[in-house]
Formats: sequence, structure tokens, C-alpha cells
Amino acid sequence: MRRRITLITGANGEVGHGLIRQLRAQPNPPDIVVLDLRSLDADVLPLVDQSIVGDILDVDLLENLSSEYDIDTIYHLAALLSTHSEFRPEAAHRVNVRGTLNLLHMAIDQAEWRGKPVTFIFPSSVAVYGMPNLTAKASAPPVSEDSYLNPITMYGCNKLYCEHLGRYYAQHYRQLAANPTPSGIDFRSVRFPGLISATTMPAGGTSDFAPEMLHHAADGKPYACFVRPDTTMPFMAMPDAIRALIELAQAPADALTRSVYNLTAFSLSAEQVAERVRAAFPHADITFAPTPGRQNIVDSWPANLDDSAARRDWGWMPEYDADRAFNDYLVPTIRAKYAHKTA
Ligand code: AKB
Repeated sequence: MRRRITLITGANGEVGHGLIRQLRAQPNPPDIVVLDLRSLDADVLPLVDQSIVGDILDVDLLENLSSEYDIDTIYHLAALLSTHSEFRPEAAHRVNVRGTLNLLHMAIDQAEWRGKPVTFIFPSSVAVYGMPNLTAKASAPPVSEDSYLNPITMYGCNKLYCEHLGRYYAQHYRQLAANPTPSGIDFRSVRFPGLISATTMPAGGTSDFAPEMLHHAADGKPYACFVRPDTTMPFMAMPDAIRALIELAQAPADALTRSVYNLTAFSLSAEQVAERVRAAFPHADITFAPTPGRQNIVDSWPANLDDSAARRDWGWMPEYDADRAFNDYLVPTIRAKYAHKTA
């Protein structure tokens, strides 16, 4: 008998660490196998059953994994984020698209072996949207899933295409076969807003100005924000993001009316983030030095997202609005994290 597991790719990132912890804290935690380019950090290593150092582009490795385990659920987190992807667009395409395709193939193979669907959870992003200009951004109502899908970043294009690939493999794969049968992939995706974690600094994203502002202030370091003070986008505290992934994975299939759902918790401008950071860390040294390229990227993302479909279909509800995110989660946890340095 092959051991039933949950597979997490890109597990060493900030979402991965939180996901491992929250899955482990479940009443009946699954066995967890993780795959990442770097060996899993020591603080979460004891929480997983196997940690594999490897690449999602290595199809032999994926085949071995597929033959060794009965993979029930895949959380496919591995990706190059938006800023990194602009510097290495072809590498981003390889990792973000080819890597996802490899995982989707693996899921089809698994579903065939086990005779049961494989739940495939794919975090997508607000980066799939492309607002045409600042006037449209300022006047648009909260953007719902099917409008403004004109991403201006490689990462946004990759995420949008992979959402479609997931829907294709789940619903239309081998549609011209003599006897078409379902592929067995139960593909479910969420479009995250900018995520803010109290424990880890993000790397390579363009929404990073908000967490960077906080972490720099707590660490006693000056911070030059790379977008204008009025730049507004939706955000979410990390614990909500992790809970959303798990809740979507556990939602009954017949409740879901879409394969991709917007998620949001609160929208703030960079200045409003700075005000909250200054209120918590009065010595914070925050200046604004917008860089045109990254500014343009955030300007293309909606100021607000409409997540009513997720609320209606699977009961999504953020627990952290802006006040609670800063007062109960971000500020106390970040303060404790850097306390030894600033004491
Ligand atoms: C990024 O900035 O690339 C990500 C995202 C918005 O998906 N945080």
C-alpha cells in the first residue's frame, strides 16, 4: 500500500511554512511531503513526513514521487513572484507554467492510479488583472473574477494561463477521445491579494512594499517605499491566506460554481500602511521613492477585489480586517520577532 499524503511544492516560502503549521494543527492532520529547491527550514522540518530537495521541472523526480505515494491533495505553491519574474521572464515561464503543467500531469497520473480525484490547490494572484489606467482603477467597483484580465507582468500572464490550464485539465482534457473520461483533477484556485506575514519577509514580489515597511520599522532600519503614497491595492494577513487554502481544499465539490475565486480582506494605500506602521513604531523612518517600473505594475492591479463568489460558495470570510491584522497579528508578532535586536 502506498502511503496517502498531501504534497506541498514551494514549501519553503512564506505561505508554505504557514500551511505546514496549520495542516499539522488540524484534528486529523495529513501526512505531509514537501518539495522545494532548498531544504526545508529547521523550524518546520519536524512537522513534515518527508522533505525533498528538488525541482518541479524534474519530471523523473515527479514520476518517482507519483509512484511512491498516494497523493490525495497537492498545494502547488512553487512560483517566481512578479518582480523576480520581470528580471527573468523566460525562467519565470519555465517555473510558473512548465512547472505547473508537470504537476497537473502528475495529478492526472495519480488520479488514474488511485481511481479517485486529486485535489489540486493553485494560488493565483491579483496580478492576473490589468487596469487600463489610474482613472479606471480609481473609479472601478471592486473587480470580480471575469473582468480586466489583461495582466502586464510575466507572472500575471503565467498565473492567468495556469488557471486556464487547470480548468482545461479538470473539465475538457481528452475531450475528443472515443470515450472521454474525467481526468480526475479537482482543480481549485484562489487569486490572492498582497499577502502580509509577520514572520517572514517576502522575496521577489511587487506587493512587498507593505510587509517591507513593517519589517524595516520593527528592525530599526529606514525604508524607501518604491510606490507613491496614494498607491492602493488589496491585502490579506497571512493566517487568513493559509486558512483560505485549507478551506477551499475541504469545500464540498458540489458547492463550487467556479474553478477560480477572488479573495480579499482589506485595501490600503501605501500612505495608510505607513501611518499604521508609524503609529506602532514611532521612530519608523519611511520615505517614498517610487520606481517607475514597479509603480506601473501596482498601478495596473485593482484597488479592490470582489470576493463575493468565494463567500457565497464556500463560506470564505476573512478574520483579519486592517485593524485586527495590524493590532492583533502583525505589530505584536513583528515586535516580538525583532525585540532582541532593538532592545
Ligand atoms: C507579488 O507581488 O508578486 C505577489 C502577488 C501580488 O501575487 N505578492
